Amino acid sequence: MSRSGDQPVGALPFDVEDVGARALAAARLGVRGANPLVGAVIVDAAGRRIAVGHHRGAGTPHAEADALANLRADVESGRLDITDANPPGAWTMVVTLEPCHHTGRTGPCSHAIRDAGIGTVVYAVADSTDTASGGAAWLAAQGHRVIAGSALAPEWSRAAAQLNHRWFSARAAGRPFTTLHLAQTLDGRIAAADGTSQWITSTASRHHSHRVRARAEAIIVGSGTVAADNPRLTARLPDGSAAPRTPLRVVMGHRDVPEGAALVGDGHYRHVRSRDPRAVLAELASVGIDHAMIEGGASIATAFLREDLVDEIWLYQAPLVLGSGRGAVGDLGIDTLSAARRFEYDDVGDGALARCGDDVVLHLTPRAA
Ligand code: AOF
Ligand code: ZN
Repeated sequence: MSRSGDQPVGALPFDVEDVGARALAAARLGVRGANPLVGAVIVDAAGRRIAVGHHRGAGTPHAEADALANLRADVESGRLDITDANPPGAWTMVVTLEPCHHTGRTGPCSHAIRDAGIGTVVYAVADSTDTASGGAAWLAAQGHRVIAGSALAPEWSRAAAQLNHRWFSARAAGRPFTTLHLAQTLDGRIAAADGTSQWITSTASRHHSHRVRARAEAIIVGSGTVAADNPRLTARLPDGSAAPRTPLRVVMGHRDVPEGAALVGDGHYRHVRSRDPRAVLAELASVGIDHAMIEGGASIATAFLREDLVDEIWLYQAPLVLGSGRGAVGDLGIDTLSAARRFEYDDVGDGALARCGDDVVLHLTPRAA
């Protein structure tokens, strides 16, 4: 049985909103994708913050493990002096998500906390996934003091839920997290009237988008775009070499993929003969994909936006005007301003707004309802 949330909290030697805010700031250093953004702070018996950690994305250590590794490194190097009067049992880990209790790409944080002997855990929001949840109850059963942040520090808890709100809803729906890539002119065009589009954005923007692409497990592109542009859809590094991992290339739509199309090359592609974005995401989830990037063209971007299936946007805005040509996004069935789909600037990881060569790059997430 979980004893979380109903424990005496008077003895905590620090302000939870304050330390919680530090953990959230650490979480924002991560990158969005298959995993949530998570940050952790370890506080000692005197209320001193002795370690901070964050999660850098799927496949890398979780925030709790990162904080523990940073703590160990500081103790070993002599940067941090831990006396016998300051035992781990008197420490608290403040973490923005309930510690996981599963072995996924990494080991269970619940065990890491138990092994480190940290007495108290305060977490902002529960992990709602079937696979990873249960860390709070398990740690409480092991004799740790476990406190849910919702009662103790409601603002912190709400902010932590908000930070990952689209990740939570994607997980609840059983679909991959999605990233929409848009590269457009000032007037929102992705190709001129004659179809030419290479290149609207700068080399620097294209390098940036390759980095974003390399984080995804799949890249979705329309069958019309494959026929028109013959994209490779590999993730390349600035020197032109291939990134360590190339995402699965997914062609969506009814048109056949031409023989000899560039993305067919290494066989690491899949053709989903559907124009329904939910069906495409369901198929990707069924083969274990947790993070998909939506690359284009306009009809694909439109289909995902219309169904509210875009969890973040990377938008590359180049300083040129076409006045005609193909628009980045088509009709979403919105006919009045109050019905607009609204986004907000997302300051995690690479930041919300930056110059990239001659372009600006914006990072956005849907505004929570
Ligand atoms: C935590 N701390 O920092 C994160 C958690 O495949 P894995 O091993 O990366 O596990 C991914 C799942 O773990 C993810 O779906 C979510 O439920 C949880 N994420 N949990 O304790 C973290 N990122
Ligand atoms: Zn974990």
